[in-house]
Amino acid sequence: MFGKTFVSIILGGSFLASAVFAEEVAVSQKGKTFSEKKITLKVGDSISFVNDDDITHNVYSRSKGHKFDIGAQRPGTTVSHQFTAPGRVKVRCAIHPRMKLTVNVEE
Ligand SMILES: [Cu+2]
Repeated sequence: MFGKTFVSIILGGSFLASAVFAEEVAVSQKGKTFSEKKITLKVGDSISFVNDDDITHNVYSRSKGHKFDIGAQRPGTTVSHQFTAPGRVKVRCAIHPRMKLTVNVEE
């Protein structure tokens, strides 16, 4: 009984959040690859980078106007990054150069 009530509160809450706030898209890192190669977002949207590997990753971008570095990300953790300006963002992993994700941020 308690379990069902708890789940419905969570579902109701996330529905409300998605109607009010920008979107948050989950991207998994597994087998030293991103679960997506290309993603299109709107300004203000976020990606939550999930480390589904048993090794450390380090997501970053050096694209002009979009530089960020989430630092060493341990296995099983999730780190969110918001995209606040339009443009094309090349996302990489500092530890595994073959990991590539392109984010197109639209206005
Ligand atoms: Cu990596």
